[in-house]
Amino acid sequence: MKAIILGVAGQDGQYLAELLLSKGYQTIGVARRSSQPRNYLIPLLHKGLELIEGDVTDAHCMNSIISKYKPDLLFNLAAMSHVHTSFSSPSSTFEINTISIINILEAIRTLSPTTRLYQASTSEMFGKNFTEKNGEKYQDEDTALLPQSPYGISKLAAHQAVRLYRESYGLFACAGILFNHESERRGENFVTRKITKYVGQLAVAMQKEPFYPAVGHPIEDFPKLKLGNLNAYRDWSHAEDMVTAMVMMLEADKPNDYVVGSGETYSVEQFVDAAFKEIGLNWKDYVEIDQALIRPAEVDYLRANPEKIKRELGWQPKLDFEGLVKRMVKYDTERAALKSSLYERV
Ligand code: GDR
Repeated sequence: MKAIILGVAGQDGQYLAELLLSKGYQTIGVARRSSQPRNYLIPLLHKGLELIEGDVTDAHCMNSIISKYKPDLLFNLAAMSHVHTSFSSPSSTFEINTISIINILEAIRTLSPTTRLYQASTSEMFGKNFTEKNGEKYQDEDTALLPQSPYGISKLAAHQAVRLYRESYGLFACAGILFNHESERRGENFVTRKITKYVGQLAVAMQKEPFYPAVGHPIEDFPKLKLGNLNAYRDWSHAEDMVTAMVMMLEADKPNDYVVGSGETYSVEQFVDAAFKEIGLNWKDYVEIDQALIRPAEVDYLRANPEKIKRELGWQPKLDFEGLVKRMVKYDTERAALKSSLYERV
């Protein structure tokens, strides 16, 4: 069985490639050309990943990849995924997130109609909406979609295209409405990783008083962590749990859309607090609010109701919020320590 991952170089692409290879799939990863070497993909190449260059915004490129491989499974994880950036780059966000899925759907429809497609949809499509029932607030597959950013709108258009092609042409096309998912491989400009990277550096800096060379600041003058809105609530999971859900969707008997998340919600402030507590410090002594990081519009409350995927596909997450924070802080502390010792050796 053959699987293609569009956007293999991202956090989810890497975990998904590991999972597919461990399940015995011939796995082809597609990434955009980059002038920087992607050394972090080397372990995946050793495990058997075939890496090729490709761009989802180019219809010719999608046609030639899909007609050449005719994959059993195709995962579209390629995206402009930073919500705040989408406010300053709305047009390119649409090109990357929306035009791309039309290219992919058309290529499958005309060249490889038995290919099963996974589309990375998002809880950002809910925007400010939630369902309120029996005293609980959550989002599920029936909650109305009202996005609050160019990113959310671009993903909603893509989500609707997947539904339309499934219903009109009978394609096996699924969308996973994934809530926030984080990990040690999360990009450093997303809030969780930004926090745990800072906390890791701070932990090492404290052990190396009075000067921490890898950051270049004395501990008493350690720069503050600048954050935006701390009052937003998010449903945070580990990315490994999420890629398991993606594969379950494409290995199912019939195509469907599913909400995927932990079912719990914590504010950004609670994440900051939990991360600083891991190293025994009070976040209030280190965090500063930067107005430039506040978004023109915000999504205030996200909490998944993942009952449908649990019931129909048997999905269960393995790591909870506390475990996620611990794992990320531990990783970033070890990374900062390693960086610091390398620096001291030269
Ligand atoms: P989000 O993730 O927008 O939920 O989208 P992000 O980590 O960027 O923001 C989460 C919340 O934290 C607030 N925030 C900050 N965010 C960032 N990035 N940087 C900061 O300094 C900061 N300070 C506070 C934000 O305002 C927001 O409320 C993620 C992405 O992975 C999407 O691609 C994905 O679709 C959704 O999750 C599900």
